[in-house]
Amino acid sequence: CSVTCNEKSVYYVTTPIFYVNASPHLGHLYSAVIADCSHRYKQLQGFNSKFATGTDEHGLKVQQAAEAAGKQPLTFCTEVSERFEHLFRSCSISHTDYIRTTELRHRQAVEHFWSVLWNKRLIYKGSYEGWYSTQDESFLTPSQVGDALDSSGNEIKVSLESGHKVEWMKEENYMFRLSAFRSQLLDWLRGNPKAIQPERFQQAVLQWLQEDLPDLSVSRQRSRLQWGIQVPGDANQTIYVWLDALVNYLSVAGYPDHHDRWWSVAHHIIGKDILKFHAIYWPAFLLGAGLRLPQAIHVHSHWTVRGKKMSKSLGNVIDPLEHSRMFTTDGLRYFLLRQGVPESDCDYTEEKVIKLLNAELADSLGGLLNRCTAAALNPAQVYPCFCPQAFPRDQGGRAAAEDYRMLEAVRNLPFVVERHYESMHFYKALEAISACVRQTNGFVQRHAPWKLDRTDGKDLRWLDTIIHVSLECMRVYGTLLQPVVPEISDKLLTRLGVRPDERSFETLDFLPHLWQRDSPFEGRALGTDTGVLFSRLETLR
Ligand code: ME8
Repeated sequence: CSVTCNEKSVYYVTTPIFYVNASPHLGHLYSAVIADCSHRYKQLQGFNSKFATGTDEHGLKVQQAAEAAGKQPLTFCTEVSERFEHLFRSCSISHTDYIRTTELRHRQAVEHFWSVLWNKRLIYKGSYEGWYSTQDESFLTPSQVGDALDSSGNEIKVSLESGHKVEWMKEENYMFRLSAFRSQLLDWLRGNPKAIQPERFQQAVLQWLQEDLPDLSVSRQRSRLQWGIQVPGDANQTIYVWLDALVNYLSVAGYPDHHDRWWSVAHHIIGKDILKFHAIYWPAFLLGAGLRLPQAIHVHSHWTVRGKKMSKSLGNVIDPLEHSRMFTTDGLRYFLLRQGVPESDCDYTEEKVIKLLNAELADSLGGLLNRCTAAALNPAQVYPCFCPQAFPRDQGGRAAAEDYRMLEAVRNLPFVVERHYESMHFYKALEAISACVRQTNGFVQRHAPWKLDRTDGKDLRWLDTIIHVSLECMRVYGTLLQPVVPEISDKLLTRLGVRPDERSFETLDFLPHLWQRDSPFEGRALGTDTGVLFSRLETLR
């Protein structure tokens, strides 16, 4: 899924741009961590990767939030946008672009995009009558609306999908000929079975497309909505916030002038709540404007807290900054990617975080590093030699059948991990790494190198071989873990004496020959920082 351009393959990944009506929460960070991991992974593969995130600042919802805060909209937006940026910087999100929809470059891109659709007669002046949810900034058909009671017991209408209140709206505005794109959208999805991943979300979109696809209102009367981009040539209308927001992906790519290079390799990461906008409206707009469709839309599910949706009214919103301080940035990143399953919702509890991080990062990975770098076993603190006579069972060596199974698993690990990183199934990649770490711990445990006699030549060669094998395994784990836990991996690889230019995924190409010929690392001095890889977290009382 890449094109070669200026010798290097290029990749472009985006997160949704987040509404500034409220502070960032764990779900926002989750989308950013997924995108960050995929960006870092592509870079380690040698790609020239672009990674965009940012904030969605227009619309009624933001206008009302600014009013409630008693602030000028732009001042309000800047404050909240900076909070998102600060969160991302604090959590090692390595975006290359940060876009705000209030920027001039974005407004110009939206105006151009609108004009293209207008000139192709895909936008016409009409009138809209129907349900609208301000919270979701979404138009709904009668079948998507149900009855509910508000907090004061009044009967209200709500969106069946989000539960948010809807209101009846009747307005003159501009309409986009969405209905004209139904068969093209179906062709696109049928011809590209991996356009939307995981598969169940592609199926959901195909299902929606079986139903009626009415034209879409793409503007609001200025009297209702001032905070937005004006419709070119009509001072009484403001562009619908979703059309405005979706174009951000093009603005970052350089639209309208030089967007092809990045746009042809675009991958969107989104939550399941905004699938309709990305998988129906956005492709239809793009087809209308004569632009390519994104390479893939990767959808993830939601985090709940003790089985409940995070919401301000329940007071259970997880502040990601606070939790990254409690569990460390890498700890939180690891948890989100190890436990988060794209196909289904996952529950977040502090107990689970502590248990997982203590078991896998502190005890298993950290314990293994301590064991194989311990001064008692490796007084010279160098990568010892692998002794080909000491290992093979068939030549009188001491290896056991399980050792061969472990070597096989570690040799295959880069392929397994790359496959899962590629499909954004990070939990499967981490599960595979974690299983190998356990096997390597088992290997060390089985052969108990601390019981060997350093004064005996044969014992010493075998001891060095055990340490060599364990260090090579750790090098593999450290290299593969870099996209997920950049700081921990850096600590680990630095401790092993692996230089920054020796950390790309290419360095693992050596693996098929591992333990069959000399490793380039033999004799390499280990790093001198013997600090703890990941400190155990205290369990909650
Ligand atoms: O929808 N679990 O912005 P938004 C996991 N501005 N992820 C979650 C989540 C949860 N509980 N809650 C939210 C918007 N997210 C628009 C997007 S894009 C052109 C415009 C994540 O601030 C998830 O990625 O409501 C979801 O899609 C996004 O935050 C919604 O963020």
